Amino acid sequence: MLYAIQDIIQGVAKGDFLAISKSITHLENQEQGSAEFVKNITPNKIPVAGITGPPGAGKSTLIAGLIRVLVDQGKKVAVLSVDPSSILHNGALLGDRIRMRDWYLNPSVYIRSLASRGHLGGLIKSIGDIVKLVQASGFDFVILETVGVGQSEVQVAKVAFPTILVLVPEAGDEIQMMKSGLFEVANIFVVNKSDRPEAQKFVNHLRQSLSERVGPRTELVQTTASTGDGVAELVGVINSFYEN
Ligand SMILES: Nc1nc2c(ncn2[C@@H]2O[C@H](COP(=O)(O)OP(=O)(O)OP(=O)(O)O)[C@@H](O)[C@H]2O)c(=O)[nH]1
Ligand SMILES: [Mg+2]
Repeated sequence: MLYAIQDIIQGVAKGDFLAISKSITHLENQEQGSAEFVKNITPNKIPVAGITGPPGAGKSTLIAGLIRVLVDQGKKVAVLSVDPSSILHNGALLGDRIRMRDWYLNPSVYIRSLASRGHLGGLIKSIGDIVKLVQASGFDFVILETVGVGQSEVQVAKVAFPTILVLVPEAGDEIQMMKSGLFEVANIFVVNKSDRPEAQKFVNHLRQSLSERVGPRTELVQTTASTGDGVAELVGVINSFYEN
């Protein structure tokens, strides 16, 4: 058993996707020896961008766009998707699979879904360790996606930096966000679907709310994920959180 773990650690360090998958499963299941396993990991200081937001905001489209920009820059990217429903074959995820299809066989892109299995806090417990492992696996950039808006998203946000809240210009949405804990912890506010006519009004309103927010630095970026507009700018803003 120990020998196998040693093998896996070596594979992980070399960026071997199979070894990475095996070790993530090990951590996800909180198997015996997990704690010891994590101790041997030295994470690299790379961006771990958390992406969250309401259903249909365009998170998956945006992530596909981010992957495109990063791969074009020669970066190796890991995408971890936290699915609170734990139903891995539902329509939404299948849709994501199709959207992400271009990237599944790309050697620069590693994509992994993590189901929460309905154990309250079960996944959340190991997500920090899983991210730490991925940070040590030869990637340049990690994207951590959570589906929906709720308490688990706020907890996942603590593992990621910067945390990106994807919003759409729809009446009422912003007020809803302000009530959620995410509004307080997000670092980057993305207004996606900026091709919509009501986008500018929404942006102005959000900018006003952010100027009144007390707390750490926030940025606002407008995107149209479906065309790729603003996505390269978003990468730049994410990276800027790691410059100093
Ligand atoms: N007009 C417009 N449509 C967009 C834009 N970005 C995404 N969409 C569309 O919005 C819909 C939802 O996009 P997804 O990327 O699946 O959104 P999501 O946030 O991943 O949704 P869930 O996974 O269900 O939470 C799709 O039909 C997209 O094509 C955009 O910038 N403008
Ligand atoms: Mg999605």
